[in-house]
Amino acid sequence: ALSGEFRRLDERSVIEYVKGVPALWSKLQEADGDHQLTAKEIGDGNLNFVFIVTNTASKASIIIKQALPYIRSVGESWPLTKDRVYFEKMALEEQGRLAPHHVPQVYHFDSTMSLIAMRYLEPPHIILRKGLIAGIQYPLLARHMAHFMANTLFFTSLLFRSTLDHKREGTQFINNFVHVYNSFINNFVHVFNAFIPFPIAVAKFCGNAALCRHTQQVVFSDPYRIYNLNHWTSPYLDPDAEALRQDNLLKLEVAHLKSIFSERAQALIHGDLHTSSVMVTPQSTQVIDPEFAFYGPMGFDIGAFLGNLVLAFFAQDGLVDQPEDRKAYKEWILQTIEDTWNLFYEKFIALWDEHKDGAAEAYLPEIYNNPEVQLLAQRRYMADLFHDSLGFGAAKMIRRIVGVAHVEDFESIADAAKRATCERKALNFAKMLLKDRRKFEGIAEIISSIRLF
Ligand code: ADP
Ligand code: SR1
Ligand code: MG
Ligand code: MG
Repeated sequence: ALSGEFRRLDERSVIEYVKGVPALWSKLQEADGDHQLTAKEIGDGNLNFVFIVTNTASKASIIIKQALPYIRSVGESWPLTKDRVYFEKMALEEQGRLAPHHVPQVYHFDSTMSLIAMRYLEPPHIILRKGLIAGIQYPLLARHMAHFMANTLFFTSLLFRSTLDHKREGTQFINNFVHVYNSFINNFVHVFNAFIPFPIAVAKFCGNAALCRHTQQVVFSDPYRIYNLNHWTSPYLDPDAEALRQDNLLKLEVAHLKSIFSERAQALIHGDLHTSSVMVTPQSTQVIDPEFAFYGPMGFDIGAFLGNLVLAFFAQDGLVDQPEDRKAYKEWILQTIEDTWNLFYEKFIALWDEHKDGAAEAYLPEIYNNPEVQLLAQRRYMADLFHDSLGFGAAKMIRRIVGVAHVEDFESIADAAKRATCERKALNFAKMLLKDRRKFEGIAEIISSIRLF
């Protein structure tokens, strides 16, 4: 690699960079190609710069993602540590291990340059949010996202791990590790002592504090106070934004969610699982951009994903001239919300059942020792998770309507009055959900409620 100090890459220097890193260069070479590389900056997210580097001969491409020490969409006036890319790399690797079909492979990490290289998710992969705006159905989306969330959340929680594995990092001394060697010459069993690595645990992600603090501010604080970077579809939503700042009950619920977000290390969460962090084709679902990853509440991921689907639902009427045009599509979104939660529930419980007699220390088998108590424990856990997800989902919806960062679903509605009508419905639903979430017992009730707004 080209060593030295951090420098910002552009479409020219990123090519030189790639040529200097054998692991990347080899990904792009072909045996007798002319190795002509091109690069294009394609970042359309809020935070970072993303380059696609392509060998024009072989057409092979890779992605280079670089973090600068500030927020791209705001500029240098809002600094943010570029170390975030280190946590993105670790999360991609851990989530890739737990859900390999749904996470792009990491090829290279450079801490000095604050960059990662990863698999290029080739066309027809597009950002899910853009697919939702275009009215495209993804029949496998719910199943894939349920699988991703169940695996990444369950296996990094105390429902699977011992407390020590969950909290610390390092190596663990294992004796009497049995190794079965199989060759043409001989079969034998070898017993030996070994050091094996602990899984990536809470301690390792504590360093992502600046990104957690950022979320605390933009999701749980800014929408409820006067802040110069907040904006909304004015003047239409002026009274709605003011009403948020006067709603005492809402503020109490938000404070509770902020406390769970900040204090509960339940599992390794993605931390920014909205519909622009998912790339899709009808067959493939890939989760990208986990730079906000840390050990936090599972419901924050589930809520982010479901809440952004609800935003997409409420945007549909504004995206077409005749709302009838998206009637079937809106039904598909609602079905996807319902299926995602139900399939997640099913998969999560199946993992719990399968591993209940393992190393997990949350529900010890000698205490939760009969089917009745096991069932009660699972039901309680899932009910809490459901209500957390609803609360976080609602908070994530609100911040996208009155906070600093909005969503293309609404922003692409050119007519401001029409946009405000869609946003108000989403806002009113989210406010109700945040305050009344504990009254809902199942996802079907949520779907019925969305239809009323
Ligand atoms: P940010 O952190 O700034 O939001 P993202 O990781 O979301 O950055 O990437 C920004 C954009 O770059 C994505 O919306 C997508 O269009 C593109 N992109 C990112 N990673 C990949 C990838 N592995 N393959 C193809 N495109 C990608
Ligand atoms: C200025 S806030 C930018 C937002 O974009 C990221 O995707 C996160 O959601 C962050 O809050
Ligand atoms: Mg992004
Ligand atoms: Mg990001």
